[in-house]
Amino acid sequence: MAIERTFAIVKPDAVAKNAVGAIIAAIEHAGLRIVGLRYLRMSQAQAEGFYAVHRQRPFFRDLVTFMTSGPAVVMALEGDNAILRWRELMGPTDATKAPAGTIRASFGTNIERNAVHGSDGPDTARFELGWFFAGADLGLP
Ligand code: 3AN
Repeated sequence: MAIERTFAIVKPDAVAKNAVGAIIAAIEHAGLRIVGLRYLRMSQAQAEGFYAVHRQRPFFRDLVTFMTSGPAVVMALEGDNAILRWRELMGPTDATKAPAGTIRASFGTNIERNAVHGSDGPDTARFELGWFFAGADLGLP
């Protein structure tokens, strides 16, 4: 299986719940390796650019307001099949529909306040990692 890198966010709702440690523990327990990590509060421009694909969606404004409402943790994760594995660990977008044991079931509230983000494919992962880790040495061979 291919070693991949993916992009993860612990969103402001989960940071506010003191869930950063639990989420990082779940990531490491699943065998994914954290190869980049930043604690930040997104600017309006950072959030709008990051979610540019959703610009025309009705929830875009609320999403940007939520994502800039407090600090978040952004991470680069690495491992076999990391993109899909991180999405399985997160659970579906709507936290109210997430199966028990997933991070969104444990720490999310609804479809917007869903605790975590993960890239949905290799192209998205490349864009999202670049958005927050451009120029960073992610410690890879
Ligand atoms: P995911 O993060 O599961 O890949 P996307 O990319 O479809 O989901 O949506 C990006 C973010 O936009 C979600 N994480 C969620 O916070 C928000 N979102 C998606 N759909 C809705 C919706 N119908 N109403 C409110 N917020 C939404």
